[in-house]
Amino acid sequence: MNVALAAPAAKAAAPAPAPTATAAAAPTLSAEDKAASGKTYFERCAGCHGMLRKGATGKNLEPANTAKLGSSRLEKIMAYGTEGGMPNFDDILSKKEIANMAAYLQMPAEAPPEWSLADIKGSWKLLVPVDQRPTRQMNNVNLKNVFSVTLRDSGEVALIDGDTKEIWAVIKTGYAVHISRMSTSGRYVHVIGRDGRYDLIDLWFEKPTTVATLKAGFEARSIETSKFKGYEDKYAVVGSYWPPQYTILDGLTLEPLKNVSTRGNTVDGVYHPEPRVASIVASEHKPEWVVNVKETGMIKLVDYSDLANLKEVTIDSAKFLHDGGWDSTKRYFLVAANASNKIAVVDTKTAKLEALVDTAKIPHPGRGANFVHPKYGRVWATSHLGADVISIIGTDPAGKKEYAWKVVQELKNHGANSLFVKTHPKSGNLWADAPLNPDPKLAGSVSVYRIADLGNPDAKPEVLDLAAAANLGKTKGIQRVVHGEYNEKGDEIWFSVWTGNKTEPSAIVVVDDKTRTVKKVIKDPRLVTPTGKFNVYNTMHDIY
Ligand code: DHE
Repeated sequence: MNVALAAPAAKAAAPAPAPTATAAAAPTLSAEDKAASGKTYFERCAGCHGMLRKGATGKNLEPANTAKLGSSRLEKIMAYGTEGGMPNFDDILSKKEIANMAAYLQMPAEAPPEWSLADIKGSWKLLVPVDQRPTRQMNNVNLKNVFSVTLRDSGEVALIDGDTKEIWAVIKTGYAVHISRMSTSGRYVHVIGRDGRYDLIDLWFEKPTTVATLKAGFEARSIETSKFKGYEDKYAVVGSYWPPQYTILDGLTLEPLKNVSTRGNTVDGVYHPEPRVASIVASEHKPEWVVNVKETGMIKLVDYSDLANLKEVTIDSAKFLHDGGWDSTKRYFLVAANASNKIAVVDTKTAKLEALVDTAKIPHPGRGANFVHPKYGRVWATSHLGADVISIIGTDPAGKKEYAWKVVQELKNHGANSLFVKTHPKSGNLWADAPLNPDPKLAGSVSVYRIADLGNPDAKPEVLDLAAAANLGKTKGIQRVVHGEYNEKGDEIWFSVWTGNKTEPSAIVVVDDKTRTVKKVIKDPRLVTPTGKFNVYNTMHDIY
């Protein structure tokens, strides 16, 4: 895996503060243990708590706070997790690693180096120029039903043929690819590693082939392509956590074109050195990306029609912005402001904030789920990291004004610590996972509601234990069932059974959406810690 690339040599974030009583008492670590803890912090903690440990989805972990908690309390939190959404790590980290991490967190945070447009250009490799690529599809695979599956801990993606359920190829990528997005044509898969390595994979070769690669930063989570008519496959954009910036690239070669820093003031007017780029989506109605800046709570509408005179509309919303998706009309974008327990809604037609919707604790929608509710009409749903509910929000201000931008119903999920909900226009089901729940039974199960029953306030979900169905035997890591993704036809939903540990077996369970029975368990030694799965057709068309 590319962790060496990912965990850059750190430098002190700021001049060392004058010693205080707390700093003087701070624990120390050997250089070796400190480096190992730094690597683990990057791999497991930085996403929620920030490289500078200023906090976002997770708490602020600067020494002023951690020293107050002390080693013993910190170790317990890390080992067992909390009801507030922090997962347990006792199944992945050893006692010594947890104790070292408790010490590390009481030491001052260190900032990684910067990474400019020139650095990104320096890292860019065009492996196969456009004129040397196939001019027609050279394989017989039904590309629309291919799934790009993250193999988190091996630093790879598996491209699985959704028709045959066979692994078509396993491709080396950055570490822990966070998401895959498709070019508008469906020919190219764009993947972004947690370590900022970006790969462009061409599906027209006989076997999927990486045609370009670069390093966008040291930590990244989001990418998107240009979807407006006339710009299909023309541009791509990558959002980085560190340095906090987004970078616009040529869509066919990944040549870096423009880099924009997102540092600045938060919606509270406070300067923040690390406003990370969270989710990005592409509009079909305008040449525009919606770029969500986590720490500032600002949503940027970035017009890519004239890169030399780049126009950005900056919309104040709430902190800390994370993941989100379109409503079914693709006019409104709904994004979790997870530390504010709100969903921010942007009207991309008027380029204004439409609403801030109060929800239960820490909404985490993935891209959410759109469907027509028997009582409330067009709605969008999210589950929560911090509550065992699924919130349903009305999204039809023209037809059902009284329900628009309100939580119209809260459904019970089988557990809190959920990450993703999913449905499909051809399905009558709404699914939710709870993978980060410390209880293995809940982490290994999913809830499924019949949408037609939701008008009945007593509607109950069916809870399916998919970890048991995968039949992996006993594993040290909890078997976490994560991220439902439909096939192209919308009659199967695929879930990963993720043990979080690359030496232990994992699987993908394919469930028949109508009968809710397991159709196939995909097991293969190459299927190392699968997490996100992105069906080409559904991802191209933002179907969720
Ligand atoms: Fe994710 C989406 C960030 C932890 C799997 N995750 C996203 C997005 C962001 C994000 C910003 C939206 C991207 C977009 O749409 O453009 N995720 C983060 C974190 O900062 C966090 C909380 C901690 C971290 O260290 O990364 C985090 N995420 C996880 C996981 O632990 C998961 C389960 C496995 C992993 O890769 O580490 C995970 N995140 C995913 C997946 C999506 C995602 C599968 C895409 C969902 C979708 O359907 O679009």
